[in-house]
Amino acid sequence: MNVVRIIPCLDVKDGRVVKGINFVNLRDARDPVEASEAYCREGADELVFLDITATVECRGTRLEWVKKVAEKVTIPFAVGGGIRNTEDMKALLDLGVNKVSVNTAAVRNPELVMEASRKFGKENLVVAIDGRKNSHETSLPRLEVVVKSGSESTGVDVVDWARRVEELGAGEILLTSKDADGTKEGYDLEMTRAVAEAVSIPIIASGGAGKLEHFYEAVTIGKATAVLAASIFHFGEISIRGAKKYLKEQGISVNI
Ligand code: 0VR
Repeated sequence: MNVVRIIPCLDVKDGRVVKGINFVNLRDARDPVEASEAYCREGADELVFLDITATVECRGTRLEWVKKVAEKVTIPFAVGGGIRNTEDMKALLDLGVNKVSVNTAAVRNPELVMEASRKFGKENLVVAIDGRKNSHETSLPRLEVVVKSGSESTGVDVVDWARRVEELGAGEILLTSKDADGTKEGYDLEMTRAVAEAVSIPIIASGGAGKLEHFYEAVTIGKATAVLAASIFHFGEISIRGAKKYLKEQGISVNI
């Protein structure tokens, strides 16, 4: 089994790391630069920085926040939120960002994935997919892609979209469950496994981590190759080292 990556996520709004539940009721958590430095010291394998209001506010990623963090991080650093085109991506990569993560803009214009993959290399391109579960009674897909910070229904099936972005050149998929986000009740294992079994590119499970077992489930049942968390790391309930130690004790390969 490949080494499983542990990835803290900084959801940033108005220059602060915030955290909510199901993408709403956002509360202040910590300073982005202080948090980034702390996660690097604690042994995080990668860092994700999400400018979560950029798309809703119809603007590009707030570069000054990214620049401050980019100057401090010593591990691979992915940035998403508000990326609309390859010019936005180049601006971030020029700041020293390692990977760009595109979500809404890719759903609106799937060719952007192919263009970005060809221009920057698939290893620098993450496609973020936010998914939600619909009841069987609706005509919507059971696992549906949502966009614009989870505020807009697309009617697109999550697994179909994951297959499509792989074909278009995505290097990996950041798969977030809007339903699980911030609940600490565990990852959406059904959705994560369905996507992981449909594509051959790495899947980062995201949304719902609340205890050590959730990381193990995401990798074994969900077949994720990396686990992302925000709530439990930001408020100090679980440490990066604690998560790695636990996974290693369960026989999962981690970078300790
Ligand atoms: P936890 O469940 O707290 O570990 O959160 C992991 C993940 O869901 C969040 O880091 C983040 O991806 C949630 N995303 C978005 C958002 C949060 C608020 C508003 C918008 C979005 O569009 O992804």
